Amino acid sequence: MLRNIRRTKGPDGKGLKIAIVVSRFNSDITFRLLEGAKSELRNCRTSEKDILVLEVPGAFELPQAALQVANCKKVDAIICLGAVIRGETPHFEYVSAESARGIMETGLRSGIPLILGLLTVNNLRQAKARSGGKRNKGREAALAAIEMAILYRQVRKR
Ligand code: INI
Repeated sequence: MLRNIRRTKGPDGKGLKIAIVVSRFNSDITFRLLEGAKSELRNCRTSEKDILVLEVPGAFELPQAALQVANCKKVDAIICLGAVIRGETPHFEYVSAESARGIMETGLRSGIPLILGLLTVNNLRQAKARSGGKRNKGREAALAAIEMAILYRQVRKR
């Protein structure tokens, strides 16, 4: 039986290999998420050389690129960063729903934790609020990636 595994202090990302797939669509926002994620990974002692950053055109392509990375089995977690801002068209619903669905599916199928760092917001003001300072969702995504990578390693060791 698995022992109860509890995290008692901040996650230690030393030695973990983390991929970040980031969308260029709404890049003013997504590159802020990227900076937040990289900064948090560094705070958690993940080495710069162990962080792989890949750009894709839009949120729709995030799970597709993430699947390619996952298939290589060389990283401990994959962070997907994007921003879908509601417009006049139903495109918002398709892009955000399919992107999120694809990210979850890739995570479940690949056995590698995939982290959803996808902003789905009504306007630019909300997007800015979630991509700056302490509320930067890229930071949250980085913490989730480290926590899940450690959890997977612990489970596999048993
Ligand atoms: N991609 C985004 O990342 N955010 C959006 O808000 C968005 N909107 O609104 O259309 C968007 N569309 C592009 C899409 O992700 C694909 O790149 C494109 O459809 C090509 O497959």
